[in-house]
Amino acid sequence: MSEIIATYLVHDKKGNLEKKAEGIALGLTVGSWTDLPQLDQEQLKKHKGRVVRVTEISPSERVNQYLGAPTTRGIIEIAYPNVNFSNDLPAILTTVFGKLSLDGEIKLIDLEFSEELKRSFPGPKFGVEGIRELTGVKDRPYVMSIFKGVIGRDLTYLSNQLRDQALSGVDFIKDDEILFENKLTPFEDRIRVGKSVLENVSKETGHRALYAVNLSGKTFDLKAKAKRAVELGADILLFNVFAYGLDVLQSLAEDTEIQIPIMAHPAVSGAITPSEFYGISNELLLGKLVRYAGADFSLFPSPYGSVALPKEEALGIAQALTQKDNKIKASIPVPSAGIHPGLVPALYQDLGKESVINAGGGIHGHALGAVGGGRAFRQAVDAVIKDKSLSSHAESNRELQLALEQWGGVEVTK
Ligand code: 1AE
Repeated sequence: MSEIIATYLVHDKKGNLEKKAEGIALGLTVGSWTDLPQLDQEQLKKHKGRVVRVTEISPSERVNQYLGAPTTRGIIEIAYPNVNFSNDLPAILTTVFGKLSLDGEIKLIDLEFSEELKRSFPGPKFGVEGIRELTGVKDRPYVMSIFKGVIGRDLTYLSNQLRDQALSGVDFIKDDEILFENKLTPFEDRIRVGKSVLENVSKETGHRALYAVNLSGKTFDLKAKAKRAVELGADILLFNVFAYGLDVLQSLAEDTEIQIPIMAHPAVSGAITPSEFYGISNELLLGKLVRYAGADFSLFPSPYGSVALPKEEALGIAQALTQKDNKIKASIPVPSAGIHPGLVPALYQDLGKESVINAGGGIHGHALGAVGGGRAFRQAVDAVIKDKSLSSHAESNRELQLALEQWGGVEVTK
């Protein structure tokens, strides 16, 4: 019998983790059990949740204080029969963490899908390898720049900002996730104008950056809008997946007429992941589930910068996005938020070349503007792949030198 195994971090003031685990396994499947006649028990057996493992972990004074009582903590694993749910993420999430998520003292850490269940999740269309093919860039981390300050500005402003970013040599340029449908820079015009600007820069320099346009609007209009974007020649779709839901991402990713990569933005995920007591782990939400739902790129806060994640969580997301799977392609990790060129060695040490280094303020805030900012990032990437220190590489690279003077640099020890 095929099952999905959910791993939870639980807190129990009654100190009985086994009982708690059994209560969850029953509560989320067949309800109370032992009071039922033998015949009913036999019939319901194939639907009953199964406690796989219960592991107590050391108590924490800080946790006891927060929860206001001595609390036993543990990791519990529960298997739910596939027969209980349809093969889609809304049904799976409701089965393993539906009303249980309201408990407030339980965190869903991981989900282990059976090979059979995985077949319902085709994952990214392009994945890391497809993106490498598309761009022709194989041997270094990518650099992505974010439009900034475009709300309330017109297409001329947007074109100029796009041109500067593209001239800097960044690989991808993404809309700010807060730029929606609007009269000054409508979605379709952004695609048309963006394409023309990027192709002109490509004629001048030989470098063609790819533009991720923000796919936004009402859920039921998204598919038609995405298909129109493809017709107009859009490069990539940016998508605020957690404002809509993972299943919406999956239906876009599965649509055979939407043959361009999708970039998942983490906006709103912070309402679900940050607590150590409840919610869903970053590794599961921004890593495994975003990948299974079909994002080619997944943005997440890096361990550095303005909105930082604990390092093990950021690395855990990257691992979940990229670890080998025979059926589901890898998504490319995009560490983000408050990144400047001085952080490139640390990001490269953490994530290696299969990553996209993403910055907004760290590009536009450069003393020489976006052209200088993007160049400084590309120079920092050149330094790390040549195994040089930033400071020595900066001696012959003015944009990097200026960035290091402005924001400092974090060299890493090997
Ligand atoms: C975690 C997403 C980061 C993002 O989308 C964004 O706009 C970052 O901007 P900066 O680099 O922090 O200015």
